[in-house]
Amino acid sequence: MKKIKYSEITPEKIYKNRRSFVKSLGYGASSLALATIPFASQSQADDRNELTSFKDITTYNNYYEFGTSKSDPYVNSQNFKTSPWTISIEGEVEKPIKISMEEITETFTSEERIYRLRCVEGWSMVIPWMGFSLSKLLSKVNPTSKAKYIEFESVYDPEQMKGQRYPVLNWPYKEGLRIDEAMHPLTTVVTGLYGKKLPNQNGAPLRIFIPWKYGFKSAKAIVKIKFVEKMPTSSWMWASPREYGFYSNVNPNVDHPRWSQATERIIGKDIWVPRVKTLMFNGYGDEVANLYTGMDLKKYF
Ligand SMILES: Nc1nc2c(c(=O)[nH]1)N[C@H]1C(S)=C(S)[C@@H](COP(=O)(O)O)O[C@H]1N2
Ligand SMILES: [Mo]
Repeated sequence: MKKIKYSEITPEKIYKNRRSFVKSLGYGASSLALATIPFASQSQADDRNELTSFKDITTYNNYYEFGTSKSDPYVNSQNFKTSPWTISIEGEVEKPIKISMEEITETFTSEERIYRLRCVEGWSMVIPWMGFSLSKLLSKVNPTSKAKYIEFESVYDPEQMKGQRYPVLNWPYKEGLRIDEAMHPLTTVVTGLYGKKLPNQNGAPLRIFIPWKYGFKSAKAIVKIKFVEKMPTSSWMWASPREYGFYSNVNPNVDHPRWSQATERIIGKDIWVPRVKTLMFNGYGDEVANLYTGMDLKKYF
């Protein structure tokens, strides 16, 4: 078969041409049942699994460093300088390292990973990311016995990021994961999307993506990865601990204090297309539920 370039065809065509698609979304066995389930659910499942267009993925963004409205990141990040770029891996490790973006791209092969992004605001997209498991990058260091969590830090550069001139969040943007969450194969270092290098507004040169958690856990433009003993306080926990917990697993049964999390709007669909049901762990429960065995997910939201 002729190799097709992403730029030549629409996402919808890619979707129809690729049989591996549903599988890579993490629906494995359940997708086999698609053909036999009633029409209503069939169409919901189809809506939920369709790739979001390149245009929507790159013009409808949350990236407060470049402004708080959805089009701001696209408009304001085009001249952001992403090279040279170095990431420091430090904290509770035997020997901290600094690794350049060049070394990262030479050492680790990025593969296509199609995952759904569910924003805590109640919308979702399906994005063909390019990336590799964070565990591979983390294996460059040996954590000490004290290490329990990992803190991710985005770049601080108010000269280039005008959003950082205002105290919208406590800059730099920080996020955190438990080490076992960070080591999970679905936790991805993202270097691109739609087969291209990562656009600035999506977190270039490198961001993380955690498919089963709300989008805000997936910090962009990362410069520091720190192994720590205590649970880190993320920027969103700092801003509003009542609304944003450390775990922030996608959970339709735990509402945000100001709105329901039961359903989501699919970006790119016409306004009359109904919202779809939000899935526990964003649909990745088969893979990740065991990380939370015995935990009260209402308490640890
Ligand atoms: N540094 C940084 N990372 C961030 C954000 C941000 O404002 N700053 N927004 C988060 C939120 S709320 C979401 S939903 C996703 C959006 O990613 P996307 O714009 O690539 O779709 O990025 C997350 N990562
Ligand atoms: Mo978000």
